[in-house]
Amino acid sequence: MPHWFLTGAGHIGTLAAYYLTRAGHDVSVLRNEAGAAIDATLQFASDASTRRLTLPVRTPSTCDRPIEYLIVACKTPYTPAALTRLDLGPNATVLRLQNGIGSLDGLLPDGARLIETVTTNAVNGTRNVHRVVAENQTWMGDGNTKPAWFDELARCWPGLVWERDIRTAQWRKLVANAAINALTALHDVPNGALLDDAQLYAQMRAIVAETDQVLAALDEDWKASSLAAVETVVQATAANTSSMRADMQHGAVTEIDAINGWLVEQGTRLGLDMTVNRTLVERVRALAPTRGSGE
Ligand code: KPL
Repeated sequence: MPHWFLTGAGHIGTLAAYYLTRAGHDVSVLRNEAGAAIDATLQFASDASTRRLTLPVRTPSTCDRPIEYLIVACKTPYTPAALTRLDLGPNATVLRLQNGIGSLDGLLPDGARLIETVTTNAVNGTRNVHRVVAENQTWMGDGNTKPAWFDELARCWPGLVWERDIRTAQWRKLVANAAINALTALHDVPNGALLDDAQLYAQMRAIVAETDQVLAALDEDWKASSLAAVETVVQATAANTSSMRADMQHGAVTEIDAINGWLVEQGTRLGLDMTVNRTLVERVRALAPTRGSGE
């Protein structure tokens, strides 16, 4: 069974570690500084159960060398710092469980297998207490056939499916994050305000339209307007604080570069007018740090 090394034992990373251990995999947390094992508590809203999970902590000098199985679940700006000192095997399997796109560009060995994961699970809580509010759908894929360990994992991970067309799942999540996160962060409002306030709704529509244009230029199969889908996400998460709003409230680094920043980069390269997303990026960058080590 794989022994996974996890960078980023936040809510989503810890929940993934829990499902993996249930499927018989080993999971250790990777940190640059040595420390005691992490005792995590997971509280599941679905059946009001509580589970404890102990995850050993390893540093780049005390983990398996080279690493064959890596989960990247840290916030996107922390990715380069988390990976710099790692000795990744030339054919390592890397599971990316992050918002946005492109955070691992140029950081993996050529032969690595990068499996993208898109999840609609909702988890909140405090540092080591993770409240699993909703176990929805999670898609994993890399355009190839599923790995040997996948079916057993899917039995232990509710809603997990292998998705051959992972790009479309990534685009869907990216549009929602692009339209919701920065706006709710800048205006310090819960997600539902984007439907309740006419001005915010107009801004959200403009972001969705510009984002759809970029995605249609990148992917000939991306034809539809995403507005209805984004509205559904806003409705389903109306009372939620988006991850970027939470980051801004805590003065933490945001993921703006991997979400709207990535779109601006792509759109500009394609010669598109990216005024709406560019303005958002500039406003968020002016108010929140964009870099950090994460530890
Ligand atoms: O994924 C999210 C986030 O906050 O990062 C959304 C979908 C916007 C829900 O809040």
